Amino acid sequence: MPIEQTLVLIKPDGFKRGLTGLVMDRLDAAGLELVAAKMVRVTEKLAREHYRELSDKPFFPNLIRYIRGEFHDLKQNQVLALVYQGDNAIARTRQAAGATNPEQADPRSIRGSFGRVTTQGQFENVLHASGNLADAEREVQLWFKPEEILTPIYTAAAANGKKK
Ligand code: DAT
Ligand code: MG
Repeated sequence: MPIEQTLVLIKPDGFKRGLTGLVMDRLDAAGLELVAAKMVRVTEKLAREHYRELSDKPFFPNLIRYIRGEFHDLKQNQVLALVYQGDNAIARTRQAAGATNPEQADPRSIRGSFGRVTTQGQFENVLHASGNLADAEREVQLWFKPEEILTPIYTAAAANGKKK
């Protein structure tokens, strides 16, 4: 298996509910290695770029508000951004995270244990985890400069439309 890196974000609900350490514990237990970490103020521009493939979805406007902490009273629009590394790291992180809809996620997964769907239909699913290699390459480079990662493996050429 090739060494991969994957982007994890502790989303505003995870941050506000005090689940940051728990998520990191679960990913540690899954054998993933932390290679970058920082608090980030999520601008409208960064949020839209991160979720650009979902821009035509009906839930997109609320997704942008959610990731910017507007439903959780986060005055700094902050998330914790992490990069994890390992063999097959992308799929292993997704496995630990669980399915997108917390109601359908394995109850032992992070989202199955701690996520919820609000009565307004908003998925509050605790963390972001890159979905595939193309997303991981793009997202790691969108959120981190190479020098912020202990051992960067993705090259700028693969950023594919990166706008900073
Ligand atoms: P994932 O975060 O599991 O990669 P995704 O990339 O399809 O899922 O969607 C990104 C986020 O958008 C997801 O974490 C929560 C939100 N979302 C996805 N589908 C949704 C839906 N049907 N209703 C409300 N929010 C949704
Ligand atoms: Mg996704």
